[in-house]
Amino acid sequence: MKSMRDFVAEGEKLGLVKRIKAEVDWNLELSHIAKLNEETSGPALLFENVKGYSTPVITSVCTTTQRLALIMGQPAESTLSDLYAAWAKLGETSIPPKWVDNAPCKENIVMGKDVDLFAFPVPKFYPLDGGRFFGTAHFFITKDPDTGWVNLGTYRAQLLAKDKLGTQFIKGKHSDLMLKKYQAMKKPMPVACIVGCDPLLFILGAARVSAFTSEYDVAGGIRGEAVEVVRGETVDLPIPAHAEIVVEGEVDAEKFMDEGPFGEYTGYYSGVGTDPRNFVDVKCITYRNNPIFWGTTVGRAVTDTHMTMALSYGATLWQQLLAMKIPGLKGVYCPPEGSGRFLAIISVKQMYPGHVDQVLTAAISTEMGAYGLKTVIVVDEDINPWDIPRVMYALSFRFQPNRSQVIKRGRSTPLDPSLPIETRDITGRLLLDATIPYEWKQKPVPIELDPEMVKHVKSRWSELGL
Ligand SMILES: Cc1cc2nc3c(=O)[nH]c(=O)nc-3n(C[C@H](O)[C@H](O)[C@H](O)COP(=O)(O)O)c2cc1C
Ligand SMILES: [Mn+2]
Repeated sequence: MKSMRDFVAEGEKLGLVKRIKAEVDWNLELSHIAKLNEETSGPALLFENVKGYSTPVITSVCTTTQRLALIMGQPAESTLSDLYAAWAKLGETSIPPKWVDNAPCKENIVMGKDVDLFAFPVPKFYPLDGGRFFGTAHFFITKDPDTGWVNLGTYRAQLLAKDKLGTQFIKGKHSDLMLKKYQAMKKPMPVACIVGCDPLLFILGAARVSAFTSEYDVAGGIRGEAVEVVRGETVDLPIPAHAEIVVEGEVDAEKFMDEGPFGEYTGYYSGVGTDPRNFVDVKCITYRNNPIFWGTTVGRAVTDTHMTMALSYGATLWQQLLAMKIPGLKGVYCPPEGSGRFLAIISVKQMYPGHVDQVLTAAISTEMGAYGLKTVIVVDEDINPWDIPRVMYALSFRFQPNRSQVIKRGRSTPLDPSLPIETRDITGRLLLDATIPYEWKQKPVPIELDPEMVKHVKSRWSELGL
């Protein structure tokens, strides 16, 4: 799979993508159809007839585990945890992108005064949103001016004018770190914003891959082949050759426009009104013939964004925990209901006293966990972390508050609605040990059925009328 077109073709064959031929308005109607469809785990939707536009819009690409498996090239029946394991294994092989000559993303090139972002069917998602959002299922490409490290990061992009895109690079995100370096050099930061591509690249744009690692290299590893790239027209950045729409421009750290608010994946608005934020001054747009515009819904869980993050955050947490080479790790689950980022459940085969404490603190020290992970639950190896009724059992009968900890300080996301809007930099964390302590000499004696009696009773099952 190299492009969004490949996803549509393969998804259609499997009945995972549906075309909507009726006319649909970009203004709220399209997003509402997508959101309601996602609440019943419906198919990905390709809106072919968006009012006033000839360009189609695709939504709900990542909403189900089956479609995530298709994107990752994994078996259809994979669970999220299977996908984490596949990601952790394949993502360890780093395959850098490959420069190519044949780049469909250059079929149309628009420069300077001719640039018009309104030429695309950009949706407005919710009534209180500050406007239309060009970038939701997309990513920004930027380059570290010191090391040449190329980053892919998904940060929303509001349509502010025909050649202006709003940005929201939250403090400490990789593009924010890079922007500060360009600012010190008194230069604007060149960026490319990609809408419509191999869906794996978007998922990686939203993944918490460690600093100095290019998401391109991880994508290559997971795919088993290098991502094909081509140089930008006006920016010296590697662009996915098969991208549908590429917006090139620059961000000046000292210039601001009003941006937001936006209804977020937390189910709440990110702020109360607009905020001054940096923006992209767009210099050039390139796109394929008959491009496909891609958007993702946000709002209350569980929808497209939540599944995307449950995969990308959960998989990177698992990969980063494994990289710490802690023995006994069995599995992890980051529930989509928590958008894959606020709550993590980890199962471990305990091998020494203090093992569980090590896993609990390790989780919040990974790149993924250090940012906003609020609750970590560790369970014993006999409990699958995705088996929520069994996790509830462990929380009821093995969890002991005296063996758990509250950590008062850690990096928060400014989107966490459990904190007051004006003080969202720092969060507390809760580390819950829901295991039977390794060092106990006398462990609780589990109740087992008598195997002989089970056999006997089963042989009488129909006689008993059961
Ligand atoms: C749909 C969607 C929208 C997102 N919007 C933003 C955003 O506006 N700002 C932001 O900092 N992170 C946003 N994120 C989260 C980042 O993509 C995520 O933290 C990622 O790790 C950033 O890449 P980086 O680690 O290379 O900085 C969004 C994620 C998704 C799935
Ligand atoms: Mn990154």
